[in-house]
Formats: sequence, structure tokens, C-alpha cells
Amino acid sequence: VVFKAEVLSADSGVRFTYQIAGCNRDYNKAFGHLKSPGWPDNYDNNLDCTVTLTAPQNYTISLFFHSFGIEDSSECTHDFLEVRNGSDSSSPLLGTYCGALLPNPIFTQNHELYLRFRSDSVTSSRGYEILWTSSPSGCGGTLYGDNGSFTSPGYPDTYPNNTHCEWAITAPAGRPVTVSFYFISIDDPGDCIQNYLILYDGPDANSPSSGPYCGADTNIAPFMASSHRVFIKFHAEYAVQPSAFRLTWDS
Ligand SMILES: [Ca+2]
Repeated sequence: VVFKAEVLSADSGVRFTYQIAGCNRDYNKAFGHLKSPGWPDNYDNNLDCTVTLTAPQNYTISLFFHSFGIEDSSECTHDFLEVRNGSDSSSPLLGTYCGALLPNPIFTQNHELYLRFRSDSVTSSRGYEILWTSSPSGCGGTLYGDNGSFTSPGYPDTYPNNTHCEWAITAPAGRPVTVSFYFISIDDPGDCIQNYLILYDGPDANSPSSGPYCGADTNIAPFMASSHRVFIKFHAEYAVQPSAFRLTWDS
């Protein structure tokens, strides 16, 4: 804003008021990052925001909660985030969330999600940071952002037999990515041939690789990439034992 006055008299003045434009959003893309209004500050009172995600036709969406804090109340009647599988408020309800516990990821059966975030007139909290991606193969996709997390399909439940997922992490240019093994339990006889996770230091599977990883090692050192891009391949022919993983990244 530039204000310029040639002549000044005693009762001159200018005053501005502003308000944040509406918080409704519609995204027509395959991946993205959702933050509550005002993030990383607490959200405001009296918000009612709807967000629709529309991935390409024939894709399914994975929604990963990375950070979460919404005023807790019985049955989430005060503040809440509601997620529906479809394009509007009458689509099937997948969940209504509040409190401080990180919700489990959501995996849709189609390419549309409807989210509504509502806050009442008192008590706010820090809000949420959510990552979403989509792909035509039921799992995997592009993961964009300076930090985030993602999981095996169905997490925290066991992934299905014959699962093959590929994720491509892209952080802002100039920010090398570090991937941490928050939780990993990949059922395998020990040779990591039928069921495994491989990380690549670059944009695709032609880049130098790290792994394969399998088993339930709780002490795997973080994977430090040399650039802002990491490619991840997960392959599982079967799971006999309960198996799942969750990885996080920072840059
Ligand atoms: Ca509230």
C-alpha cells in the first residue's frame, strides 16, 4: 500500500481496514498441502471453511495428517474438521476430527474429497497441516512440501497383498531432503526380496538407491539425500504378520 499526500491539514487522515478473504478453496490437482487458516498461528474463532480436492479422473486420493490440534469437545461439536468422500456436504462422511491426536490417514475409493473446518466463538488451537496426493494405482503419488509424512496404504492396518507404490518427494529447490523412519514393520523372511522399501537419492528409480529395507528395525538412521528430491518405491507381495510403515521428511 502506498499513500502519498501533497497537502497536510490538521484533520487529514486515512484509515484502512482489512479482512482475510474467504477461506473456501477448490483444488483441481493431483497433490498439495493443506494448512488451517492462519497456520502456524492458532486459527481464528467463527470460521466455516470448505475445501474440495479433485484429483484427475480414475485417481484415488491419500490424505496424510502431519500435524493436528483442534479444540477438543465431546463428539467434536465445538470445533471440527469433517472429511467426506465426494464433492459436497452430502457425500459419505469419512470422519469428524478434533482434539490433539493425529488422525489416521484417509485413503479414498475415488478422486474427490470434501473437507469442512469449523470453529465456534471461543477457544482456538494450532490447527492442522495435511498433505494429500493421488495416483491411478491406489497408492503413491507426488509429495510436495518442505516437510511432511506418508504411510503404507491402509495404515495403521496391514497393507494388502500385491501392493506396489511409488512416491516422489519434492521439497523447495535448494533444500536437501532428510527422510526419517518413524515406524517400519515390513513382514519378510529377512532377504527383502518379496517385500521391501527402497529410497532413491534423486527424482526417479535411476538415482542411487538406499535399502532395500524390510523387517521391523526401529533404529534405521535417517536417509539424507543430496538434493530436494527423493523417490521411494514400496513393493509387497504378501504380509503374514501385521505390517505397515510411516515415514516423515524434513528439508
Ligand atoms: Ca473453539
